[in-house]
Amino acid sequence: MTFKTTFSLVSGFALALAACGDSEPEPDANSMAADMEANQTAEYDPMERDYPLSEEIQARRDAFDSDAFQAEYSGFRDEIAAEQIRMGANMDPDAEMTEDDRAEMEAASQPRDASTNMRTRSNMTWSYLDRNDDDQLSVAEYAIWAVPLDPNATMPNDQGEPQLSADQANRAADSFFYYDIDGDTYLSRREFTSARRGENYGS
Ligand SMILES: [Ca+2]
Ligand SMILES: [Ca+2]
Repeated sequence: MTFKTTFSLVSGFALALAACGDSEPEPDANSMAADMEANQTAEYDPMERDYPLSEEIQARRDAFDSDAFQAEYSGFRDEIAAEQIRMGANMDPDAEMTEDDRAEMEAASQPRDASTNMRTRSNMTWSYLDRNDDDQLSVAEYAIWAVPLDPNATMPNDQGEPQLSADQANRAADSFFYYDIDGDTYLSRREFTSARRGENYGS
């Protein structure tokens, strides 16, 4: 905010100077800066591309239990809707804060998405997503990040509970297995970092 305001002032001053002289018009530095800022804050959206899966990965993908995934996911959504700050479940109150705890405190204090009241993707920390604290992400844990969804929105199902659409569930699973490089059906921190960056392994 401060940077942007300062930049606009400086840039406006430069443009005013340029208008007084004979120099050529400068490129629109303001919009370039805005683009750069947007690129730094916007997090990759895993739902916006297709994931080519090798035969081996596709086999793991096909073996995965989609119903169990959806049930687990719904449970996590309920938890998230009910809590504000997520701390390590095994955290000793007298213990030093870990890096993860600090990152989580910081992320929890950030503004939420205005339309869904969910955390924005970039504020979903590892400890926030790793619901069972086993230091790896299941498909359902990963889907919390992959599929932003308003926990209060009611979709037309029997319980009136929020539910993934078939397309959301499929795409979340495709991308999960795409980034599960070692094939253990969990995402490690390293694998999730690749997902988060939207790394492309080619087709
Ligand atoms: Ca986990
Ligand atoms: Ca893995």
